[in-house]
Amino acid sequence: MSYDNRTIFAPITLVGESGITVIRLSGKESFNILSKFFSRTHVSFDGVTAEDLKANSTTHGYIIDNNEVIDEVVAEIYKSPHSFTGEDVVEISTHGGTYIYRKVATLLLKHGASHAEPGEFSKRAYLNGKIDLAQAEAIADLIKAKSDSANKLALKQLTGEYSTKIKELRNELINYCSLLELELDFSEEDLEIVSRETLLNRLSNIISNISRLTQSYESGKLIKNGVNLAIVGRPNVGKSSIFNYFLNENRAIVTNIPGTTRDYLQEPLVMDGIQFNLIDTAGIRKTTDIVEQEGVRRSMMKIEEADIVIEVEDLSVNLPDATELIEKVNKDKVIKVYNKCDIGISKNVNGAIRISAVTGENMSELHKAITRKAKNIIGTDNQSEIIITNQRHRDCLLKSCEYLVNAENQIKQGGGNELISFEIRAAMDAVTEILGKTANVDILNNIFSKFCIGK
Ligand SMILES: Nc1nc2c(ncn2[C@@H]2O[C@H](COP(=O)(O)OP(=O)(O)O)[C@@H](O)[C@H]2O)c(=O)[nH]1
Ligand SMILES: [Mg+2]
Repeated sequence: MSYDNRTIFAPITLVGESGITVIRLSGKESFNILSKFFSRTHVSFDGVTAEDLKANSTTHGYIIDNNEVIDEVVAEIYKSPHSFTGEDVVEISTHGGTYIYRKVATLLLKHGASHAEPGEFSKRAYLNGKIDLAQAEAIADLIKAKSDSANKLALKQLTGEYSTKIKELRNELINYCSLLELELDFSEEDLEIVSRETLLNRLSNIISNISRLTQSYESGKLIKNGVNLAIVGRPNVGKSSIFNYFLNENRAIVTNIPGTTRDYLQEPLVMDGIQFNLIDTAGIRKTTDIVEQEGVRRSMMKIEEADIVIEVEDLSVNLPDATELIEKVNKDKVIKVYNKCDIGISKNVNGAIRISAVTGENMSELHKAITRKAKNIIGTDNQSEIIITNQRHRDCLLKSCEYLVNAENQIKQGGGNELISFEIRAAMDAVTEILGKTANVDILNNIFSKFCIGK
């Protein structure tokens, strides 16, 4: 990938009314550009040079434009290669506020710096070998993490624990390729450095390790993107009241008129360190109202997408349960509750939870049932286990597995070393792609363009 030589800048904190805004400048001209408008005294422009700046790690001073002081700031100097991007970097901490940011940005542009694109700092860090691609992706995940478990997974990937595991896998494959290729050099002597039986055993071991990693994506996806938790049932049973109870706010409209919720609502919710996407749906019933019909269709769609479904029944009326309305739903993902137990009839609820979204009775039981089920679905409590959270990584591993199976078949059919080692090498390239070493420009652009500005 071509490396562009622009010196780039972007705010790396939110710009707005705040204590400070930090603006990062990265590239060959960083110190030169700063010296054009940064002064250590505010009385007059003190003519600080790029050399002077380099000597200090943190310098207090002023932004001065045309003899006018714009702000009092602190400039942090990071000399290449000891910076996030690996380039010469200056981080200017100005006071917060859009006016100051605009003034400084104008000065930076005037003196030859360019706006950084989304993810451009991380891209440069990757291109300069400061981080691998999996670590760059982890930065984006870390910023987006909303729960304890998502945070932990992203950190594991960022600190390199995950990359180390991938490198071990790659090294093992390199090893086998080398041995097979070494044998080729001695082919006239008919030497077998690694027995075909051992090789088959090792390959099958590696394949099962990779398969385990690939399967962990199902857990990883739930941890990273959240568990979809849909509240469903007939109209007026209290779905929106339960939704509001968990969010601790009056997010959904609650009335005693059946059919109030027309469209589904979705809000993030963290319980016991797990992220959920809580979904309130329109009550399911036969209706001639076109808008409500569409609402019911959307409810059914959300039920299908849900990882956990809370089926809500109403104890205050005598209606058949909604179970028949959601009969296609896998029973394992359903938690059944009987709501309005504060005013409801006494009814045998067959092990289901009796709750009241109004008084809060037994809502903690429902909370526990939800997190228990979520933990079951996510299926891992093992902190030391490596979990895949990224579809790109899963695809690379699946590709790698295919090549390894080909290699196994070649061995079984008595194929030559070249053919076996070709397949293992291809498998190794697929694994290496996770770390980015073999990723092409389109893949890189696609990954970094999803980052935010300033990252
Ligand atoms: N007494 C009582 N009323 C409830 C309870 N939950 C909901 N309601 C009432 O039932 C009506 C319908 O509630 P809503 O949440 O809009 O139901 P939805 O149509 O299923 O979303 C409203 O008047 C609520 O105040 C409850 O636990 N106890
Ligand atoms: Mg509702």
